Amino acid sequence: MINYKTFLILPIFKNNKFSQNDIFNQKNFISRSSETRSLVSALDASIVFEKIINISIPKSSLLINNNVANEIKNNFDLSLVDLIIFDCSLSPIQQRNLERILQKKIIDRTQLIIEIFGLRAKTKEGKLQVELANLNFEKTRLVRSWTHLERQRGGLSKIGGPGESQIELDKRMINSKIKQLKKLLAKVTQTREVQRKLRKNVSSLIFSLVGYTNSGKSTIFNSLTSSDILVKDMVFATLDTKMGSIKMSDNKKIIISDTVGFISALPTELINSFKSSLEELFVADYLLLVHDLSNPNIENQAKLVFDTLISIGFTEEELEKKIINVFNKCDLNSDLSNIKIKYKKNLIKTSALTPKGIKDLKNYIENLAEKKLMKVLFHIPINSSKISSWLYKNSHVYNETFCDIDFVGNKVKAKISDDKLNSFKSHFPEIELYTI
Ligand SMILES: Nc1nc2c(ncn2[C@@H]2O[C@H](COP(=O)(O)OP(=O)(O)OP(=O)(O)O)[C@@H](O)[C@H]2O)c(=O)[nH]1
Ligand SMILES: [Mg+2]
Repeated sequence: MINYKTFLILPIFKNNKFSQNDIFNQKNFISRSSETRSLVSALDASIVFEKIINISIPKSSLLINNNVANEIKNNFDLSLVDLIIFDCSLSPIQQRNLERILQKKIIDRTQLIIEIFGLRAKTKEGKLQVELANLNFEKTRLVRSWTHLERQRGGLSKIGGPGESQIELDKRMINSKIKQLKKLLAKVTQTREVQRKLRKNVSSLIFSLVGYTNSGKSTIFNSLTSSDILVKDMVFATLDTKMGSIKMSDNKKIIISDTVGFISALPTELINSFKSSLEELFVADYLLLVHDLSNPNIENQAKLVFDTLISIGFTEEELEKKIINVFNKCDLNSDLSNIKIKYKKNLIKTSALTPKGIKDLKNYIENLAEKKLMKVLFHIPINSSKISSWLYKNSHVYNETFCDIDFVGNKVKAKISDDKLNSFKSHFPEIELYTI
């Protein structure tokens, strides 16, 4: 793989009015800059130069002042780098003008993240989603981004973007490609929809791991399900949703899913394109929201995750009911007392690296599952094999006896979720049942 040499520019917006997002102001500088460095290394690129630029009023044509741009040009040997990364959003005009002055390819934070996603996507759906995000991004800019199309044409050497007629041609090409991709994606999504329905038809509860990137979701997933998906001290190690199951002490199965991590200023193009994999979260009975307790920026990260969940369609009430806060990496820091986050009362502290941490988490999950399932006694008349088989399929039957004294038929005891019980009642309204 090519190891790009980069120049990382970290703008700090002095005035909150112009700050593109809270993470770009002075207060969050330390955690934001270390996060951006890990984004660059996730692209397999090295940082040759780094510069902080304070911005009081961003210039609409260039973002930074001319003298700052000239200072960059004169004080750094730009021949040593392949590209310059601006860790903020750049408008197409700003990007083009900066490229003209500095005579280097420039990408912004959105393009950086799309590039990483492009490298990480493994499944067909993941690849289609990244491609779609990329094309949507290019379309809104009407300037070639650094990705796919341009690289096909000769890559980093080309700067400043193409001419207007080329843009028109590209626009048409992009639109037809987007249409094609959406069709393909719809097919994949349909298959996923069927699989999801099948999953909902089994008696298992579904727990979905969500959270900021690098918080430890996949480590938890692997330990709970004895899987070996990629775990790395790197942002966006996971891109594709994975499902697995945990066997509980009474042999009951629980389904668990792991998905892409969130990050500050995640481009909307990406959130929209990844909606179909994130939709997995809507079928979850619980959302295990994994936090990195050792990260000083934990409150902002948590807020970002809540906001993203709301932006993809969850309501506050749903989140309040479903979120379980998993404070991970407590081997590095175990003090929760000063941390202010939403729905903090549902919480567990853990360290996914220790067997005890995982065992405690598993017990916690088992207890939740236990609480979520009601014990119900069903009176099933003889010759009602259809009803029995429905129960075996949709609930956890733990006792069945034949009875002919007070009632002729089978007495079936089962653990069943609210949803399933309601569905049973509407399918078989004549059947007597008692919660026990
Ligand atoms: N010290 C410590 N490190 C942990 C713990 N859990 C996970 N890690 C480390 O944190 C890093 C990230 O772990 P992952 O499981 O890949 O995190 P993730 O949330 O899946 O990350 P993405 O897929 O990138 O969103 C890895 O280096 C893990 O070894 C923990 O409890 N304690
Ligand atoms: Mg992961």
